[in-house]
Amino acid sequence: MREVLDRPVPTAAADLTLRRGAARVLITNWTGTSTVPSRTLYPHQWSWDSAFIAIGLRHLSVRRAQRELEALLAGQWADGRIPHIVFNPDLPYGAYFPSPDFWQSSRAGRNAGAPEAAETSGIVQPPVHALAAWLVHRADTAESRRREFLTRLYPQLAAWHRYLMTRRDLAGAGLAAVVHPWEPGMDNSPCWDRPLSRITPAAPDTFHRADLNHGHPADRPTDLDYGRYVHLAADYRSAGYDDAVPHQFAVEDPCFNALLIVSELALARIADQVGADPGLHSARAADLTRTLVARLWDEDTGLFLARDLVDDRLIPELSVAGLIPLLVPDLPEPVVERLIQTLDGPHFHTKSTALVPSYDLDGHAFDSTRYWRGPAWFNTAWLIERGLRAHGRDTRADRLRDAILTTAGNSQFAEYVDPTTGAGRGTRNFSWTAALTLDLLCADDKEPPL
Ligand code: 9WN
Repeated sequence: MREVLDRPVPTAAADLTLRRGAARVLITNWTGTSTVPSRTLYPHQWSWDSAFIAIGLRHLSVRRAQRELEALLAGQWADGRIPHIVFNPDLPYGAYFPSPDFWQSSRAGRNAGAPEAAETSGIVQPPVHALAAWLVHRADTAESRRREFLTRLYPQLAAWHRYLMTRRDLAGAGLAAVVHPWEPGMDNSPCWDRPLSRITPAAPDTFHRADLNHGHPADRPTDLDYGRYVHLAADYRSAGYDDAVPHQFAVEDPCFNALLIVSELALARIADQVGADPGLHSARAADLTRTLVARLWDEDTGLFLARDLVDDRLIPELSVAGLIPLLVPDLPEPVVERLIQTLDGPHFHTKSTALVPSYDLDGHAFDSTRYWRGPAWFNTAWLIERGLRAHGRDTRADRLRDAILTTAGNSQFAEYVDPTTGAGRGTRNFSWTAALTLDLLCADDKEPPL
């Protein structure tokens, strides 16, 4: 415990209470090797959760933040993919669905290079890891060098990005594609309704949802959505998790690719530290930025949209994912300006909470409580806050920061909240909510985002 408490603390009393609450969540959710997103609903290690968690943990214990990322990377496949879940072998299969016996990674994923020693899922999540590794390094560069943290992680992170830029460039156009709605991390976003409508759902009696043991059905995806998730994952498994086979669901997502750009820039910084070539990564970030704007920017709506690769059309649904490219430092200024107008316009502006809904407040599918169909999430708010600062909009960023901190504290670090009332939804004591709260409390606002 001592390592957790030996970092400096901010002084204001309210901040101190919030910081203590957030630290308590992260300490409780630490398993000894990594952090679970939630002790009840998500009892294993998740990929992008661990990256966000490491960003917060670095303010409590740099060593623990390093171990968080190292534990995740122990589940990396030889083809470079970082799986979206690394399973805890000590838990029974019933603790979460889909469990290791569904994914069968060490057997079905053998040809794709799944590890023998760990059971994992076979799909991925957004690439926040290089950004997290860089921020963890920067929190204590001496400790990082002593443990050769970046030297050990660089080849793994480079292989991860290579996987996304080659095997996942399904359109051959220079962006990474996702092949399952769990991959962009926003599982039941209305953006996926059209691509998912082509998928025949698995029969309800062929699987058992564990999430409803802990989550309220009104907060979670429907059974119909789950049936489709199961069908798609089972097909991918049957193909040996081979990306070269045709995919029924294939989408280029703006949040996923924006995070890849920022992580490429972080990887350039990391390469520079370990004596590798930073130019490769900065050139890739520049190419990705141009391609992101060319393929996913929609001038009419003032937002980035997802592209459905099955019919090669943009999906006309307004999601918070389309605001996340604000993080990209070299985004053309007119695009930045337009994105901020959209953020503050009728589709995303909530007077009551100042948080950012996951989906268009005026959209036909808006639902203020159901998961990614309206609720405001803390990771997306943190990313937008960082993006506003990256483009010098500090006053606007301060407003969002205050809203995040107030709501995180009032909601017991909820997984997500109703964006119109701020009422907590989903599970509580959720790790990334606590971690990103800590980051906002402890990181220097003036520190460059990268
Ligand atoms: C499926 C763990 C994960 C997050 C995702 C969030 C949710 C899982 C689920 O929980 O997804 O991966 O069972 O619903 O959508 O973003 O990483 O917190």
